[in-house]
Amino acid sequence: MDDTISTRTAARTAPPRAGCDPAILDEIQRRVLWLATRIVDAANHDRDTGDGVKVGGHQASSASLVTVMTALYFAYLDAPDRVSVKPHASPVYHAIQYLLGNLDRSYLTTLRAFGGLQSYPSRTKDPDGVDFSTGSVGLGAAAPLFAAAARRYVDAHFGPRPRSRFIALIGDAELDEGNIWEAVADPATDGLGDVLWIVDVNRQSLDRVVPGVRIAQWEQQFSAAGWHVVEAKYGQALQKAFVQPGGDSLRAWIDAMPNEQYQSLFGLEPTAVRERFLDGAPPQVQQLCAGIPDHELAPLVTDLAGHDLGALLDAFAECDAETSRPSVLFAYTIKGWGLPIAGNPRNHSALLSTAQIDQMREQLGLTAATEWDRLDPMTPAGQWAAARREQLARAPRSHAGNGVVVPDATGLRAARPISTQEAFGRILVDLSRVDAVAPYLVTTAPDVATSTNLAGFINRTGVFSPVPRRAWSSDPVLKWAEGPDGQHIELGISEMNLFLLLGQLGLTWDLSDQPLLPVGTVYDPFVLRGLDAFIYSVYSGARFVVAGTPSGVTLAPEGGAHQSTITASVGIELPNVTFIEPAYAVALDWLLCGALQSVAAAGAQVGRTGVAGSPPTETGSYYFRLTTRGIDQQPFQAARDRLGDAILRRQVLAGAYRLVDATETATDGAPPVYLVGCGAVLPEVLQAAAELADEGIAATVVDVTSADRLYRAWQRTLRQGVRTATAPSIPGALRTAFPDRAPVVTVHDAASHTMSWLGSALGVPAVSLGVDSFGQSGAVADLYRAHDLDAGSIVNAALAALSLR
Ligand SMILES: Cc1ncc(C[n+]2csc(CCOP(=O)(O)OP(=O)(O)O)c2C)c(N)n1
Ligand SMILES: [Mg+2]
Repeated sequence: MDDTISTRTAARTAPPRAGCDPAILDEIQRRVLWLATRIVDAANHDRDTGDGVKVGGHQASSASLVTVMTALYFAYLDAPDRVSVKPHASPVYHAIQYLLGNLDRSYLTTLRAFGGLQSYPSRTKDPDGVDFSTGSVGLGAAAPLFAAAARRYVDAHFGPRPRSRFIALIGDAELDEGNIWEAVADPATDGLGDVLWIVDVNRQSLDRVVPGVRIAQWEQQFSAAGWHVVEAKYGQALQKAFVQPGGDSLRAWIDAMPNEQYQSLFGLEPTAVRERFLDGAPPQVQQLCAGIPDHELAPLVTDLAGHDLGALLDAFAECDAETSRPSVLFAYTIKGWGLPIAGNPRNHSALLSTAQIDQMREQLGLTAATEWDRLDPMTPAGQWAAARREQLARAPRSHAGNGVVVPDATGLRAARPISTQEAFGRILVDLSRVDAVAPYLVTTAPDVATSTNLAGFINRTGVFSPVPRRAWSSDPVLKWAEGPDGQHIELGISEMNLFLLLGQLGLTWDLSDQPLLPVGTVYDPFVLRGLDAFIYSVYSGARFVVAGTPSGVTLAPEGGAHQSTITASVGIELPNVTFIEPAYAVALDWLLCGALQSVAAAGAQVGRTGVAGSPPTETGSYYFRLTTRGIDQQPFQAARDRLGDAILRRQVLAGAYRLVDATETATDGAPPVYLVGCGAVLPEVLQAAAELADEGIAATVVDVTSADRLYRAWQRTLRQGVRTATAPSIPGALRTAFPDRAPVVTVHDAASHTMSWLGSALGVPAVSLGVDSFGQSGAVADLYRAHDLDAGSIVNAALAALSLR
């Protein structure tokens, strides 16, 4: 086993939890291993799915963490602690929750079944209190680190919560994921002493035995980032052998053994183990081993601390004693521990045969009638499990969020041309003056706070730092004051970290009993850089607002890869996210306040936001796509004058309104057409409408504020029709914006397909203009011309749409 710098095995610093007998823990872990293995077995062998598709599950990967998780749940954790379990150990988690009495027995045969236990731990779908979803390796590992950062923020602003330890159980190959190192390296995660990462060092990934000298390098990387590094490498039997004469050589021999050779010991007959283990060994090792019989040698040389409950508890205690920086514990384990597939390099997806399961059941003294039983409550193990259930029971949430009251609008005035990005910054500043909102606002950005217009907010609220820092700059424009009161969390340039932090700030109502109003900003093209973390966070049920700005080819001089095109599609298509792209400042004011009202509802129970009007029904996050192009606000003011604020606001929130209603001015018989714009292109759309009016065409301009809400409304009625086998109706929001049957032209500084479905929804010809190739540097007019977003192209598109009638 190579991969070691110092083999500092944790010193015994504290006894296991009082009253906890190692023999009881061992009995419990045997039952956990059985249940986890059988849960996967039942999913594959007891259930007829009828589709011929392999069910799957991970018995070996689960077995690898059985001892670690038994030690955690039955001897270490306290009720407020939060744990992220590596995806493939979900059966172990459920087995433990079952033994603790937190999961109904009926679930044990439902792994990977519809409505049953999810393949990987899911906060939103599993029934037994999962703290962190996992599945996309690396993200679930980093989540508790950001949850701890969010807790530090909450404690600093709202008073300390009962201490939680934030623990991640991580596969060793997960450390290959770059997001792990982005998270570790960011100063925003410095000094989080309540964090413990436990790396399940089984030296195997999915395909293979992990090659090369990795752990030494990883340990150095953690150390360099200021982490406390601990190893739980060798079990007590090997440690005893190391102090025998020749023991040093034995240790050096195992330390230096390549992973491939070490892994090949598993599954061999005892005599073959000796041969393989001693292949090339120095005389001292040969000598020491000569005195050990075959049947003792194999278990001895594979005695790893990750399966030694005492060694693990010692290591946990050592990590616990370190409160000023995060700890990482490298726990050496065996993939498939205790199973016939132990250590087999191809065991990642391997399943035990029915005969092997039968044998395992029998060895544990179980029968077909008793195999799913909990620990007998009359036995010490059963009593210990019941006691642990009490110890781990969580206090109910206090509903600390009931005081968050977001107004319907800040009353932003925009007389001159203004961009949505600038309006966004001003709205946040205005909200920071509202007492029932200000304390809960927290912003974050990956080194783009000032260039996304957060400077005004930062000037008022300061930058968060757990300890006050002296400000050296006396910049008159930006006051970068850092301290525990600050409400902006600045990150290094990592969009992954942005979305992971936003995700955890957006879950503080659950994980830290304190709702927040998290607002992140990011350059829109780089939303895609953090996309997997974005998906992870919203899948986990987080509630936040993110602004992608600037966006599109409207960011003209920046060119090429800085010009986002497919982000609008991402926003529309991502579940649990509402995508919003307004053109005008007052519309943004209404939409942003509405979004924050919905986010606030997470903490105060859905619907109880304390605002007048209908309670928000959306339960996810909000993605605003904004630009730096200042546009004339007069057309919006004209729509306000025409419709009145109450009606216009309702339409803006629903997703679309008529900015210019040609039916009011056009001459009788003028052919009607809808010009549908979204975002920064509205001036060109308005100009095209005016040119068409001159040609005798009645061009009504519809400003789409949320293509997402429109699309969802359409899909809702369609699906309703499909499910009830009735003719679907056109949803209200579409009917209001498009009262007549007329061809449409859609115009968006984004991929043309974002609104191309409108023709189908309305049953009319549609021509969609958008950006379907990479951009380049230029002026806005150049770029709009290059992508057919200029007024002339829109006029031509309208004529084309009319010809298709
Ligand atoms: C982002 C991502 N890429 C790939 C996978 C597929 N995958 C699942 S497990 C795995 C190997 C994991 O190895 P390790 O983390 O060492 O876990 P263990 O050995 O404990 O099973 C891979 C590649 C995934 N789940 N997520
Ligand atoms: Mg592994």
